[in-house]
Amino acid sequence: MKVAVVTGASRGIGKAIAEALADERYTLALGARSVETLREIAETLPTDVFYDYLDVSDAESVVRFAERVLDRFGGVDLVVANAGVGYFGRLDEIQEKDFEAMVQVNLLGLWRTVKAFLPSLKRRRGQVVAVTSDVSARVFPGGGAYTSTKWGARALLRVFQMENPEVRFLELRPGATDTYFAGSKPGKPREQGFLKPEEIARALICLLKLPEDVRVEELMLRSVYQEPKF
Ligand code: NJP
Repeated sequence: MKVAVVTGASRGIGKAIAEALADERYTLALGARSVETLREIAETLPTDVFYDYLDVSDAESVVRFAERVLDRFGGVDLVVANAGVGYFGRLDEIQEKDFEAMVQVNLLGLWRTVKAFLPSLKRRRGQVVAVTSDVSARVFPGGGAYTSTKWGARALLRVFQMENPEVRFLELRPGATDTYFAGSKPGKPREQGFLKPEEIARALICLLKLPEDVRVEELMLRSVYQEPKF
């Protein structure tokens, strides 16, 4: 039974990935700040689930979460670093606190999460999946602060990969997805260009079934209704 950690598992893409992994009989460790929601999700899953409070913008919270997960399961095979936030606005208008929150969650939060589980992942020759974005390698007006944290996350992952060849690092780059992201609400029509989080989870499950000596380094997926910008 493989053990998978999912951060930001309380809704959206993280929740869909947790559900898909549970269907594949992974044992799960779920983290987010909304612990009550995690409890409700855990009750619906057909597998052994540990859940706990996790704020990836707080270094101590990440260390504590990792300690509890490792105490409970003895090690992990897969870490899905998915927690992320988005605030948008021109660079001369975006609030410093919003930019800082994105650096804390999208960039430092990813670094802290991977770092906390890295020794165990190395021992088990495990995998990291970091959910970045289709904009981790392009830019657009109004997205300067968000994209810079996702470009940074992409750079972090690549260096983690070079420094730790025992672990496989996958950058998962979703396009627009029908979640609560950036103050949105699920339920948008497909024709508006949004993927469903379950579709991202399905794609990930396919990749996880490849042989262990295959390293998929990047997956970008978007709705056919989203303009293909590069
Ligand atoms: O967003 P949403 P998505 N510590 O808001 C958690 C990327 N992405 O599923 O803590 C720990 O529905 C939060 O939990 P809670 C995006 O950048 C998206 O769309 O309880 N967890 C919740 O579970 C992000 O990296 C789109 O509030 C924290 C989850 O994160 C990933 O996809 C497009 C946290 C967010 O759920 C998942 O986002 C794209 C913290 N400090 C990339 N702060 C898109 N949706 O269009 C938040 O290119 N969370």
